[in-house]
Amino acid sequence: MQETTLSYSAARELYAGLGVDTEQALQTLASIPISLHCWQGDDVGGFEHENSALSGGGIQATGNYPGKARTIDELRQDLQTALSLIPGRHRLNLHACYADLGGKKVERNEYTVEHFQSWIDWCKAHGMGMDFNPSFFSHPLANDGLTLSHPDEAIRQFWIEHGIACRKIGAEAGRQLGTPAVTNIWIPDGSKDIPVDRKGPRLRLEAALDEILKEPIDAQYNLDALESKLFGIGSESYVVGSHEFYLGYAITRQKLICLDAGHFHPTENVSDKISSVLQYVPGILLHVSRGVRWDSDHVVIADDQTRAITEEVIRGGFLGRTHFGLDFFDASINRIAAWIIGTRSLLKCLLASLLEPTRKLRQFEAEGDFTSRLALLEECKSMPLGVIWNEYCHRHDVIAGPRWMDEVKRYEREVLATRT
Ligand code: RNT
Ligand code: ZN
Repeated sequence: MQETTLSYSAARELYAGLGVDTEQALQTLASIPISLHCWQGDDVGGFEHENSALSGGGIQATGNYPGKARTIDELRQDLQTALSLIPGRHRLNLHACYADLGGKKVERNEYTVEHFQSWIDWCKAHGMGMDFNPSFFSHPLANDGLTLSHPDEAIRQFWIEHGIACRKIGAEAGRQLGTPAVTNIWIPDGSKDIPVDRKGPRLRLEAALDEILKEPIDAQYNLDALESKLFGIGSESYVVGSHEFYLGYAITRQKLICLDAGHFHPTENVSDKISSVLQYVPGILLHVSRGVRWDSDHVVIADDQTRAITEEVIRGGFLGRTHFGLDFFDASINRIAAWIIGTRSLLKCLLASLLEPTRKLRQFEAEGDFTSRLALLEECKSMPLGVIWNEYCHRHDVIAGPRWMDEVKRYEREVLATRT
């Protein structure tokens, strides 16, 4: 402990030399919640009925690492374990297919807050806010690969009702927890092969969204977000809710746009979109993810792309309008470790961005001194970020270095191994 304190003060001096206040950075970092997605814990299965599993929707969890959560209680226990190894106060991002139905059969268009009250209570007990998502997949009425844009009016209506129900649930969670829920709409709608009618489904989607979002809800309870996508498995040729579609929709309706890091062409970066879309929409939801060659939803790591995203948010002063959520699902490694790795990596990127000598860099830029700008940007990469990170973990009573993995291994032996 003594040693850490000493090296922290030395590192603090180094940063101060660049005009960076590490105390300020640590304080700001503590104010940024990350929304942990429930679906990493059970491979996007949910608990609506026995043997719920991800089906359709064009997304895919691969791997069969033992110990996946089979019940709501197990998922909560896993989440709690993950949270105990992540510094700071965070949020829960829940999908509607994780409803607590108590063994009853309830249609998704009939979901009410009662089916999520135990989750809200759980969040409250853990001092967490909650975010929410209607589930437009893993359901017989989504088997055509179409939901809100389905040509069949009855099917469309079912999904519209689900969307309406979910906004109400989000708002009630937001009211009870004293922090607005971001309720994010993502639909898988699209087609495998080249469609002839690209217009019809988009017109239907627009009308359906207008129906879902018709009732105004106080922004202190619920914020609506819309998530676009480029392609999915089985929707390679056409996705109804494309980026252009939702960007136009979000701007004209003043809704949040959700930018998922895996939902663009591989050489396109979400980071560059942030300052553009925030000129026109009230806020953004980030689905921080890692696509490897495609929208593969690998566990987030502290890579250049993630770092570029956090830099843009910090540099632009966009923290107040940005909601950080994670979106990955890897079933090939310990699922609890996956949550921890992804969240800690995102937090490290945020910390690195908060420790950037932005004022100095901006000054170089304004003076046209691009040589000094590049030189300093590169020097920043060998600043003692790890020391500041360790200090942050200590202050939040969380294991700092790689030893957190010992705890996960212990949990794996004592708890996960019994799930056969
Ligand atoms: C799918 C979207 C969406 C889902 C979750 C489960 O491509 O990224 O956000 O991953 O809603
Ligand atoms: Zn996503």
